[in-house]
Amino acid sequence: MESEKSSLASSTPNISPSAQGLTQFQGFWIPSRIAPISSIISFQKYFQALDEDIIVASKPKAGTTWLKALVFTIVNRHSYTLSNTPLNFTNPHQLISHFEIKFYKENPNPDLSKIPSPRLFSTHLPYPMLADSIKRSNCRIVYITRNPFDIVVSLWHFIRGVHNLPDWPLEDCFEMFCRGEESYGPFWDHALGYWNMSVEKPSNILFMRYEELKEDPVAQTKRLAEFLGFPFSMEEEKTGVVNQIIDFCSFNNLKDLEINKTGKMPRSIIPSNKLFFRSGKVGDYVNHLSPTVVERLSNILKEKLSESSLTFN
Ligand code: PAP
Repeated sequence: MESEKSSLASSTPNISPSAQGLTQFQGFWIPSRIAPISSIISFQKYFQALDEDIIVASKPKAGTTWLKALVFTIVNRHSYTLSNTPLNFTNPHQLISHFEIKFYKENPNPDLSKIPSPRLFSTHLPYPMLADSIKRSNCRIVYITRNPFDIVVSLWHFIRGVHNLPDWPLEDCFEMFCRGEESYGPFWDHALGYWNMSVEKPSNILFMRYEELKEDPVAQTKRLAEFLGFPFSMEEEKTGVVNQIIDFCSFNNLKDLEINKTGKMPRSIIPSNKLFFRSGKVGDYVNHLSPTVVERLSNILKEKLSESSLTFN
């Protein structure tokens, strides 16, 4: 098996950040064809946060789609049953849209005041790039992260699918990730910004991990609901509501919905919603990355996070 895994020779040529459509802005690499710098500037200038707002934040491929499904279902569980929730016919990304990829891309100063409370938003932007009004408000941010090895592999599959690059070597993707030159990278600075704020303001920022959500979905879903201000009642716990929500938002259920098998989001460069659902496993990277390569990225992370209590296994 080892020989089938990438040895990731460092001599492999890389696609430059600009050829990938990445622009360095405020210390991070932004996929500016998808999230134009002008929309980020508008968001930073005009967005007015409300204390009731809920923001799903993540780096791509960390579990965003899953977290959006959970947040939407938890918050709206008294309005929709699982059989009539819009998630049955809408991809989670359309129900909780990104500031920089949707709202401020379509309109530099959109009127968001008519959205019913609590307004649900999302972003891939790092914490320092959020609008000041968010930082000053009492709104809630849920951040999800994931072990970077699974993120690299997931990202590689995704980019090959989106840009129709079946021959793009994993080596390129890995090297660019190690340099911090991937979408919304560097990974370590992205995670660190939210980690530090979650320690400083735990009632405003919840730091979640994909692996913990997989390992103990009941405890993590309850933790999420409580943080969001929509805790489960004793009655709900007794009648199995938590497990029903977990099952509904599971990889196997969401991926088999027609909208996620054959649907496509309007005006999106993502050719099919099915690209958001690949294997949904923890540790799939072992099938793609050799131990030597894993160790190399581990060492980079150890160094980058050496002054922090944040760790990744
Ligand atoms: P995005 O940032 O482009 O929205 P994101 O949703 O963060 O992507 O990550 C996609 C990953 O989450 C995929 O991982 P994989 O490539 O390792 O398989 C995808 O399969 C996984 N995923 C999507 N939905 C779920 C879910 N309901 N449960 C668990 N994993 C999921």
